[in-house]
Amino acid sequence: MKNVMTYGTFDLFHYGHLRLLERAKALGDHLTVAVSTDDFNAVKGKKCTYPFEHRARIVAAIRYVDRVIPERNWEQKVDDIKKFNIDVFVIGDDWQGKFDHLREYCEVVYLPRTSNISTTEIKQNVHKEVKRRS
Ligand code: C2G
Repeated sequence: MKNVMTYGTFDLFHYGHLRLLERAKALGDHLTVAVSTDDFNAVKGKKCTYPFEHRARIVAAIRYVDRVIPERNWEQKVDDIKKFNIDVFVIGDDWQGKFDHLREYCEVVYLPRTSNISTTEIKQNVHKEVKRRS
C-alpha cells in the first residue's frame, strides 16, 4: 500500500488541479490531500474566493482523493508524513526544490504544472468579462 500526499489551496477548482490529483494518485494506492485553511492562506498571502469548507468538500469529491485534512501551517508536513505513513510527497513544479528536505522521510516528486490555467487567470478572465458587459 503506497501512500501519497499533497498540499494546496485548490481555490476555484480547475483542470490543472484535477490533473495534479490524477497524476498524484497514479504514483501510489492512497492519496491524502491537505487543503489550506483560510487562515493559512492569509499567511500564504492568498485571498480565496471559496471558503475552506467548500474547497475541502470539492477536493474530497474527486475520485482520485482518499482523504482530506486541513493544512494549517508550513510546519505540519513532517508530522503528517509520519502520522499517515506517507511514502511519496508530490506537488507541482512551481515548488521545485522547496520541499527537498522531506526526502529524509519520503520520496519527493515535483510534477509539471498544467500550462495556461490558474486560479488567478480565471479571476482575471471573469473580471474582464464582467467589465466588458457593464
Ligand atoms: N497546479 C498545477 N497546475 C496549475 C495550477 C496548479 O499543477 N495550472 C498544482 C500546484 O502546483 C499545486 C496544486 O495544483 O501542486 C494546488 O495548487 P494551489 O492551490 O495553487 O496550491 P498552492 O497555493 O501552491 O499550495 O504547502 C504547499 C502549499 O499549500 C501549496
